[in-house]
Amino acid sequence: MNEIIKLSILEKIKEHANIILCRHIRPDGDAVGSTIGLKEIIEASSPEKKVFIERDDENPTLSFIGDEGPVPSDDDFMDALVIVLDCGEETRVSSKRLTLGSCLAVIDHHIKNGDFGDLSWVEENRNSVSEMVTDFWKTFENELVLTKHAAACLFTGIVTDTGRFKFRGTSAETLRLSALLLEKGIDYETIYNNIDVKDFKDVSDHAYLMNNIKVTKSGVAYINITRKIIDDLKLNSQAASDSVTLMENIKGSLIWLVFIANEDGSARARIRSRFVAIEPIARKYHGGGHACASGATVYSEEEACNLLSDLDGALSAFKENNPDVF
Ligand SMILES: [Mn+2]
Repeated sequence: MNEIIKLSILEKIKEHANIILCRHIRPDGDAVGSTIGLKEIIEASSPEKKVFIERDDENPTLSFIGDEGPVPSDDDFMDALVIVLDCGEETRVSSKRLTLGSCLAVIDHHIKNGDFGDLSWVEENRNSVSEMVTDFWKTFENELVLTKHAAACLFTGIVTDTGRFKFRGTSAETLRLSALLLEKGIDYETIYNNIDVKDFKDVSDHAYLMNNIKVTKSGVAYINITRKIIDDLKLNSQAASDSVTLMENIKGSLIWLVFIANEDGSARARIRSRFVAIEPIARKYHGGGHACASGATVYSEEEACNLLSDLDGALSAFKENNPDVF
């Protein structure tokens, strides 16, 4: 089935002179790596085509990956193939102009949350869309050209979405495809240096946030980043988002999350877990994502408490049924 969809996507790429790639808002390494990677693959394979990356926002910490090129004009959308990568929800796509194109394809690995697109290649068990794009190139390697820089972009997407080959979804196939990327001669030490190094201010902000970790009765660890904390620390949104990783190694805390207050009184929750599936709970709170990594939004303090209590219940049940995990 996936082979047929991949072939259809290749056919659509061949049919269109203009191709516009989109991703999710607040892009991460996979969103940026997969879009730039696919852009370069198409450009290297068919230099006559025009390929754009459509975006409302950028991620400055990923600027080392390289230039994303000009944003397409409305005219560029005329008769264009639009491909959405790494985004399973139409409302989270980095474009309000999706309907301007002539055909919409989706390449994604999030748990399905509503259908959109004329053509959709979704594999929920894939660790990253960058891996899927690597697989796409490998499948059609007689027709598609993978440049060294495209390989570096895709490698960045894979290592960021897998937590350096650590998270669920990292498979033998992931390592085989990553090996093909390494064979292009990419400099992974520089990539790791770029994605792991933080500004001193971010480190010091994280030290403050670590001192504010709370733990629920069953062990759910969380940080509540209020508007006051954001203002006092002048906390940037990337450092706020990244703070969820501060709790990933606490013994017994198999679920952890950060609340990041929005200006309108709501709060974004970034939820992570080990072993325990939290996606259904995230979905209950206006979110979703992956089994062990999801986002949600709470619109009141009461809803935040309910989310915490649901996660606490899930962790408590998991611990009861799996006493040997610790
Ligand atoms: Mn992804």
